[in-house]
Amino acid sequence: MGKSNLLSSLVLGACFFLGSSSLVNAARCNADNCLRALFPTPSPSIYSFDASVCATYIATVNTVATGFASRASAACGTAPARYSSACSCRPPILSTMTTKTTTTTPTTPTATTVTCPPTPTNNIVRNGGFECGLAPWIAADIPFSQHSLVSPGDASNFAYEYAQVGPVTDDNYQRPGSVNQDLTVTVGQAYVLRFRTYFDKCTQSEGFVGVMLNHQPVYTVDACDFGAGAFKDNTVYFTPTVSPFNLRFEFIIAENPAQARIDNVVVVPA
Ligand SMILES: [Ca+2]
Repeated sequence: MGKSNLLSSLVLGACFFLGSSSLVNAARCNADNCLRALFPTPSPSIYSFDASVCATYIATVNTVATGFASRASAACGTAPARYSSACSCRPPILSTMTTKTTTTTPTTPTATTVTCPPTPTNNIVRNGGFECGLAPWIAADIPFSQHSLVSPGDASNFAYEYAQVGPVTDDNYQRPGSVNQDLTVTVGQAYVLRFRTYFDKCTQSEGFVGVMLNHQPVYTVDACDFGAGAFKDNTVYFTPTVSPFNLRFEFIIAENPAQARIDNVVVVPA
């Protein structure tokens, strides 16, 4: 049985058990930190492991949550209902997750290992929708923060999320968490950057997402600019003077806990 077939079988098995148990338990589906901890990335190995544990968990009496990874225990606690919820609303596995190729020798991950068709076709941002893993984006976390690809995204499977999971420190302001990639551009050409942002709530201290273009701050959007709880449009016009041109999103978050997400990042000629 090939790797993809094995993975498909695991997932199908999980679907069978989950589907059967849902008739009995009708577990409520909450898109909470427990779900995000169980299925943090579009990683086939993590997905198949947690899906199989979910299948066993729900197929049994499921009064004691055992067998889950420690990252799940930290986020979900000991309440069986939270595991039932997370198991019942796990994100769909992507076809791209089952066709991952392996190299013959261990290598340092590079930004060129993932191919992801641009959307729209003239988008010079690679993997702007975070549907093909993280690369070629490069993420940088700070203490008490973490990043992940969460589901659902903005009308898609995944979005990039910055999560504040501990005390806010000076790092949050002085060297905030970020995600960036270099764009190959035509110098002197006018471009428009469009992206979508999501904040979990609008408070005075929630903070904001900033855009740095070639290391210069050009734009900010905070949690109350367009409202929280839904993805919102952002637009930035620019004309690069060099190529490559770095596109960087910074998460200047000043509240714990807090989550900010970006998705559908597009740069096209203006
Ligand atoms: Ca997406």
